[in-house]
Amino acid sequence: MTKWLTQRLLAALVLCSLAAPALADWGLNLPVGVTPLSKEIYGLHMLIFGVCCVIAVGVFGAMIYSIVAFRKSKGAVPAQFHHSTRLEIIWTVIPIGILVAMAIPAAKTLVKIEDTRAADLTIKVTAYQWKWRYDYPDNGVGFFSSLAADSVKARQVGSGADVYAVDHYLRNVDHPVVVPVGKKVRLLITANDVIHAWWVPEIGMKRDAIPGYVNELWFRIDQPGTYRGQCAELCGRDHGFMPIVVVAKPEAEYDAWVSEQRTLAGLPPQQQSEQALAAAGSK
Ligand SMILES: [Cu+2]
Repeated sequence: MTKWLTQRLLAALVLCSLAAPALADWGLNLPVGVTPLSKEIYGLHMLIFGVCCVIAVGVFGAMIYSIVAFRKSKGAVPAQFHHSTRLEIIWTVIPIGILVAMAIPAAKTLVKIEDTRAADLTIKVTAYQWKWRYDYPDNGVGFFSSLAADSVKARQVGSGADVYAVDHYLRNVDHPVVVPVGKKVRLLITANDVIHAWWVPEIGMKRDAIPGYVNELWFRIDQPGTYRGQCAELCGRDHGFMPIVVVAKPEAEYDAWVSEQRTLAGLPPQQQSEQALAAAGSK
């Protein structure tokens, strides 16, 4: 009987360990993300979470121990005192100390998030019901980014489409916003009609897009790839149908993309900036 139970337990353990990668896909936690800031935000979140766990174990441990060890049935007699200055000082000073200790790294990260100075590239983002517009003022490139055609078709009532067969159903667009890898990209975010919000979890950033108001955010993506997000402010009927797709490309590929977009828009090839010419000349 014991041998049978041991075998069962061992089998269960093996099966549980096999399921570990699946558990990782649950996505209960924040994504670590692909920018230095998103990684910092994740680290901060885990640090504060750790502090909360330690406090929870301490407080609930003391509570449970007191309830069990000093229960009435064991003959415990409650102490009769009403005021303890020393105790009040302790339970005020310790939490303040903990809060200040947590505020220091949080404030440091917050300052970095807000520091949009010295950006390599600025993109103006305008939200519409229900699509996004991206303008690159330095390159003369601008385009709308709407829900991909196959998703639009599949979402119609009575389309009979198998939505699981659609490529990134409701999470794909016709024109993704393209950015260079390793560069500080600043977004200037506004809206044309109602309040929307630009949010890409893996970039670790979310900002409201408000008509008549310009919000800023910045990111630097270090690995090429495609990162998806969505409008994060309830903005009307089709709020769920204005996804965001950011494609990060190595600089040469990004430059080629800009040239292609300029050609498509009927613009002449972009003049090299004086800085770029000087850099080329000094080589
Ligand atoms: Cu929206």
